[in-house]
Amino acid sequence: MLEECALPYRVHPVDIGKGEQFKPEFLAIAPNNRIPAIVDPDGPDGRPLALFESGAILIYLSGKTGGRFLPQSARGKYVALQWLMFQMGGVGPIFGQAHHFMRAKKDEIPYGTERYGTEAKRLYGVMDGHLAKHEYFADEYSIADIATYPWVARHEWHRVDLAGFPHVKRWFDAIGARPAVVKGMAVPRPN
Ligand SMILES: N[C@@H](CCC(=O)N[C@@H](CS)C(=O)NCC(=O)O)C(=O)O
Repeated sequence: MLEECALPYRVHPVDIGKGEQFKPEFLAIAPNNRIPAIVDPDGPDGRPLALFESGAILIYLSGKTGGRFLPQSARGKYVALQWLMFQMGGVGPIFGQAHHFMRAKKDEIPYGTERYGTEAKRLYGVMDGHLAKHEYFADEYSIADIATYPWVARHEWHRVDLAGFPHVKRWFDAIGARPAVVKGMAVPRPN
């Protein structure tokens, strides 16, 4: 989103594998000990604003840039927000749990991989059905696509073959070709 909006930013990697999300200086910004979080030194009232939760961050950055990547029409805006919430409540948590069980260093727990693997595939089915009829989640490229792309980019981690979801694959390839997305995805991060 920062690349799409051409906003200047500085990256502060937080290695969650090493527990850096529990450092007091990070918790002061993000008390739920999760990435991502931002600090805008130039908040709405001119004072610094710290925000966590990627959906809130995306809505904030859209507002900061005069509504970029959120459709102008009321209908388009609420459809985009609907799919953004679908990511926040479905895609993110379920794919995250799938990664936990499928990439766990400990012995694999079949119930966990089965439960979250099946649910991840169900969510791909929902996305595929929608993207069969729409180019993007809303009627134009929006923060709903921006939020969902990085999770779909980890489809191998949650053991999903995009060949089974051709409309997601078409959407994924189109978004992955956007110069801002290429730059954003190349931001250094821990493995
Ligand atoms: N709903 C949150 C989810 C963020 C999230 O799950 N972050 C994970 C990495 S993908 C994290 O920081 N986990 C560290 C932890 O739980 O300690 C958002 O969209 O910002």
